[in-house]
Amino acid sequence: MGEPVAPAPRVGVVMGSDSDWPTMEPAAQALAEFGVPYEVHVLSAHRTPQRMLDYATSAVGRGLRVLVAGAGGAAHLPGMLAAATPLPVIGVPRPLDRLDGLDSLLSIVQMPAGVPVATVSIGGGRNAGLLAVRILAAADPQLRAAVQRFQADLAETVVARDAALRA
Ligand code: RP5
Repeated sequence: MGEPVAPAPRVGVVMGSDSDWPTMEPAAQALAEFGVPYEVHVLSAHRTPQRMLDYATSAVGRGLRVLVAGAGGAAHLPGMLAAATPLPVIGVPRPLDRLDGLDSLLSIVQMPAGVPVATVSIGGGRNAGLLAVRILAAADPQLRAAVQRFQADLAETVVARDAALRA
């Protein structure tokens, strides 16, 4: 018997620098929680532009269905990926020291008409991962059921905390 074959990644979690990983790791964790195969890469729109374009243009052919892209400062990675691939791109603004991520947020969210990026909150890596799961779940009843279970658990947690306040 050979080695088990790993499922092909369906989500690409990418970031402009390895220093973005603490912001992006929660996205990867969310995908792992739902059993969604993903890959992680560092691609810089400014420092490795050709590599970034090669990644974007080959993504569909490699089986990817959603890209989650994080960057900070002049955060052009999500937008440039969205320009070069037909896949949905979710942008994650990373907070840097100087402007607390407002620069990253505005760089990612202010896309020109015709080139959409679904932007989550500053540091919103987990929601980006969860949104990628929902996008895949739209055409996957099993995954959609898992999202519904997740939502029910979330509601239960809130109700339990509410009750604990008065216990
Ligand atoms: C951006 O510059 C990266 O996405 C990162 O958020 C920021 C700083 O990168 P490093 O100087 O830490 O590599 O392109």
